Amino acid sequence: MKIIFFGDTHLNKKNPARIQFVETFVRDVCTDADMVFILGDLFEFYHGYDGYIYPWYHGIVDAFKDVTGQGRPVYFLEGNHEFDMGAFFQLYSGIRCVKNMVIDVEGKRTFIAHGDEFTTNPLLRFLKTPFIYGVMNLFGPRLSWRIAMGLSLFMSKKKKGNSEKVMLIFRDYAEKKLDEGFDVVILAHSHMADRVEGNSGNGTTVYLNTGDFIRDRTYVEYTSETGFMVREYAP
Ligand SMILES: [Mn+2]
Repeated sequence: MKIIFFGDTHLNKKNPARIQFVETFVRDVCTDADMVFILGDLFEFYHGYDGYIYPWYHGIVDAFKDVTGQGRPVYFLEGNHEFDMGAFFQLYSGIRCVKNMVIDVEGKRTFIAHGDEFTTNPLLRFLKTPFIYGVMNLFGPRLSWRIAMGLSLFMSKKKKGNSEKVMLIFRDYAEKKLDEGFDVVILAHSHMADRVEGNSGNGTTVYLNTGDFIRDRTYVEYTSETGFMVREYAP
């Protein structure tokens, strides 16, 4: 069994090479996976519209469509840059969009989420409401895109390098989740790959962060033989 987890690629209209890189990864690494989890912030901005996929995202969405077309489940854990992927996106791509997920991975109770729940600021919380989604629907895809790009200037200003402090905040949050009875916790959002093993009454626990796929090419892979590991994509 092979499961792939990755995220935080922040694909943007302005950077086709980046979109191409992720598309290559999907075709290269995800097409023989039993399951694929996109851990959020795949897109710099996305709000789903009926009958519409942003043209610059067609290549990457079609790559996933080929994976789901083979009967391989792909799940999308919405990040703080995704504002309701919508029914059409799911129907078109075959990807299932969820807030967070609990799955059983060969006996390991696994919690998966983007990981912004405990850090998200009040403004972002306000942006992720049905009211704002209604406004986005009213504006249509192109105007919403332009507004979002204007907003993302300050939404993403915290894109600095690695921070020990942030890494520890994520580890703390993961530990709380593990204490709730999970064996494995997988998060993203920090842009720092991480792997911490621990122990619970039931045996070994592990927390992983998929890290920054663009900067560091990191992702998480599960196989029956190796368990959960952080990998580096080397095309
Ligand atoms: Mn994020």
